[in-house]
Amino acid sequence: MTTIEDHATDGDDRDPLFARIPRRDFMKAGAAVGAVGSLAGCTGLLSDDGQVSAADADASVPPGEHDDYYAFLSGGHSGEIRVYGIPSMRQLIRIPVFGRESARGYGYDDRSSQMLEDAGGYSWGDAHHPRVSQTDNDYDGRWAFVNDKANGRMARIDLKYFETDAIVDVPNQQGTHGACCMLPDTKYVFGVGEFRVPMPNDGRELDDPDSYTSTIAAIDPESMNVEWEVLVDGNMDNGDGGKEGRWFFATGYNSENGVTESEMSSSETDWVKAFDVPAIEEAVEAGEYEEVGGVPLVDGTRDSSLNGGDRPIVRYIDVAKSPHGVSVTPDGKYAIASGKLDPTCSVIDIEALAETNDPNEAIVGRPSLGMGPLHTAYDGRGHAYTTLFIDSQVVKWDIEAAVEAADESEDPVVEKIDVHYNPGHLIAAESYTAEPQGDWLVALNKLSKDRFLNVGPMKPENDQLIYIGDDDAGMELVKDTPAYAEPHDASIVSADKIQPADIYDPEDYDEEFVDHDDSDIVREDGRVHVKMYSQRNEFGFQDVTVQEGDEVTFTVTNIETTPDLLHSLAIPEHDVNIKLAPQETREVTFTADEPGVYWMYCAFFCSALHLEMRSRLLVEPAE
Ligand code: RUQ
Ligand code: CUA
Repeated sequence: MTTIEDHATDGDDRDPLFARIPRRDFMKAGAAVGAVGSLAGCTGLLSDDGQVSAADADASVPPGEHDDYYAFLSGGHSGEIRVYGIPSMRQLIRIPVFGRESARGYGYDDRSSQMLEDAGGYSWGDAHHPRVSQTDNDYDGRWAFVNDKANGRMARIDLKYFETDAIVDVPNQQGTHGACCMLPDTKYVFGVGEFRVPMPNDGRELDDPDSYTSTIAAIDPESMNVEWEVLVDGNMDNGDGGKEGRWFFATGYNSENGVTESEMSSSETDWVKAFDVPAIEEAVEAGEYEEVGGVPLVDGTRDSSLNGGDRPIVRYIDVAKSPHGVSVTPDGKYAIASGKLDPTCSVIDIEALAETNDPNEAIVGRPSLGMGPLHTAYDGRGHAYTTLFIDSQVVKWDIEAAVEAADESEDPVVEKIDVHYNPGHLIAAESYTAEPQGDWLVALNKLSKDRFLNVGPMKPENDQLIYIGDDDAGMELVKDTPAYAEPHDASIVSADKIQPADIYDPEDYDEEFVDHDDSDIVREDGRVHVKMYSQRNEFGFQDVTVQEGDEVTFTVTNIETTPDLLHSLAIPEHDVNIKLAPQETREVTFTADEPGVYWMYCAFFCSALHLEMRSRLLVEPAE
């Protein structure tokens, strides 16, 4: 059995088994083996020759140790983001985005409920593509963005607090699907409109599908203002930005402008659209747009005059029917679009695109990969990894070999690994940056079938961890992780690139910080404003008395400075539930419409006297 002593050494006499583990502290790896080794008899991590696989050992992340990466995974129609540690695959936290969530009080306090209200007031969203902001093609740890395919919105998550701080309802878009940052410096966040609708969609025209359109929206990441949109022919689907600040790519299906499935799949080809962003900005600058829904809408359809000259704003590249994912290689050379209904991927040479008048000439490779290619990730060593939805596999292939072969040859395929089952997206560590880490890959599988205990008809999805750090040994499946419906895309970011706060900084919010001296109850014309602090084990007032029918606002600050010491304000039968992290202030407004005694309590178990941390709300009957 491998023991900690065998490996917890330093210097050149590294066990070759561990020399291949990238960017993980060697002592940590040794310790991991110690922990795993002692358990290996019952966990089955030992291989036949009694060795612990490097990937298994490294992926274990023993109790008390931290992961190397944060992964931000979308939660699909749960409307949230989940944060995993990689490689442990432990779920660290959930970030509600498009729906209320009671553990965080998200959508219960005035600020967050107003934000959801201002963004359309919907109770859910369909979050697909979490992308983390970058500076100079590397993660800067400021924000994550995610789309809402259900209601045409884009949300921003502040990574200082790991919470949603802005949502924009994108005008003229129904079904914002693709989402991604304009690189290298996140100048815009792009929302890719999927569902074609009449423009404007106000009922004056319903049944003329030829006139329906969809747009891409360029959103300013600071203000979350939609700066401009471009309308195009056909649907759009996924998107990704080039690394050089010029091109943005979107796949699309339904170039037929159809409504039914058979109409949408009648032609042989569809497009990848390449948006020339500086050319679009020039058109906006020159006033060559129509204002629709309060946004400059630039005409990027094929017949548009803006596409007539020698610098078209949108290039339509023919690819096999219904492409799905598109992602730009880390070196910025190629945009790779997955065939979905076609077994190939199309490799688009980005530099060639700028040089040719026939955008189809920019397609320099079309490797045949397998059935149902959906999305592609990168290891930074020249390999692409593509999910094969129908084959239930991840295929690793060589990008330059595909370009050399040019045609639909299978030569570029290096290796395939089975996943369980029907993978949608996959993501490799820092795959969306210029320098992927090349060690871990997660396949986000749509079905888990029999991989977990049966929990009834709705099975979990399966996020599978695959070690890709050893080209000689090949891909290694390391972990199955059940996931609640339904992860689509993800971003994996080195842990040291994100610096979340431990406690709130009152400068970061508008609510008034309420300390002991600020406690106050102000009454005015049927309105009552209660300002109170909270700390172990009390609220600022033992009793608060109001009149039946009063509109009551509580402004509550958790004045603790100890990290991890949360309080909350919960008021039974009033649907009041606000979370208060250390130094955080939140407000909540409600109507006291039933006379009686209500125990205001703290729902976080904050101390041995947590249960005693409660005060009375006394609602007097109206005269
Ligand atoms: S796209 S797998 Cu939004 Cu493929 Cu989900
Ligand atoms: Cu504060 Cu429990």
